[in-house]
Amino acid sequence: DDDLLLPYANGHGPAHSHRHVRVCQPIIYGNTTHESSPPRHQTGQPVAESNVFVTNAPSGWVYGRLTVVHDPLQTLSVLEPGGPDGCKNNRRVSVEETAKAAGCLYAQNAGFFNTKSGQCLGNVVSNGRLVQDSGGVQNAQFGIRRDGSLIFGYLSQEDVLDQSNPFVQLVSGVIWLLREGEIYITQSLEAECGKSQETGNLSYFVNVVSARTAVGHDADGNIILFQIDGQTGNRGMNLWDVATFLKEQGVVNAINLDGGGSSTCVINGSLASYPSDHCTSDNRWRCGRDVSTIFCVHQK
Ligand code: NDG
Repeated sequence: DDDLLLPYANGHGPAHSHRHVRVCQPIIYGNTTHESSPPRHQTGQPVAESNVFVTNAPSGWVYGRLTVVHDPLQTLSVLEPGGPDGCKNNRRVSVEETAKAAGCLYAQNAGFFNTKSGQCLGNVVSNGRLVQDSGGVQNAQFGIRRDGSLIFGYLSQEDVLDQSNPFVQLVSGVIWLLREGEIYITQSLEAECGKSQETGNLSYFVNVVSARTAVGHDADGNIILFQIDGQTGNRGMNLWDVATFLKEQGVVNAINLDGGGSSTCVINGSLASYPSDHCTSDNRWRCGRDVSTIFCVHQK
């Protein structure tokens, strides 16, 4: 199946076979198209630690938040918009509302969506339920398998549907920012599908400053959630800035998630970021956007 190009997945771009991914990547990675960090059960620690930072990024000062999740298998979930069946119903719901209903201690937006139809894009596994399988769409993925291993990178449809150690959480991003501690953006630009996002073409999307959301892991097996404020074209970080920042924080693998007006963080049900979208009800204020899937950090 050397050059097998699978049919368009989910109406948002060509999906490639495993083999196709391998031919485009540097030989040092061998045949693997994703990285797996082994399960590490951490006991006696708080569920998460969330800290704000202010950093002088190349295009100006940026405010953001870094959240360390110690036992992601037990305390980190991907939730559909508004709860179960939100994707099937093409729902778009604010992070505040989805997080409040689920009692999340900490939440941030996650997967991309079609801004016209509301359709959730990519793979979604939420608390052990396969919500949708993109058919192998070629974008950066983050998932947690049943044994607690953390997966970052490109997944074939067979990987997604594997039943020996199935995914319990899975979400699709756009651009694999860090692979084994090194910036992986140039390779991502070659490999990934630009149709999963709507902020220009893939190269503009990577290079424009904006609000951003990302997920990674450190060398101890903690999940690192990242959210910064910004405004597309004016404030924030481009994806090189994000990858550099995460690398400096000791992040090993990381993928970029939905950003721009979707970039939102919520703590105990209250908005804790400064979103770039103006409120539709009153243009003076900024409002969290109605988005697709979210990450929810919760008690065990
Ligand atoms: C945000 C994204 C855009 C995406 C949309 C819906 C950025 C900079 O949300 O790409 O299509 O998911 O991440 N913008 O506007």
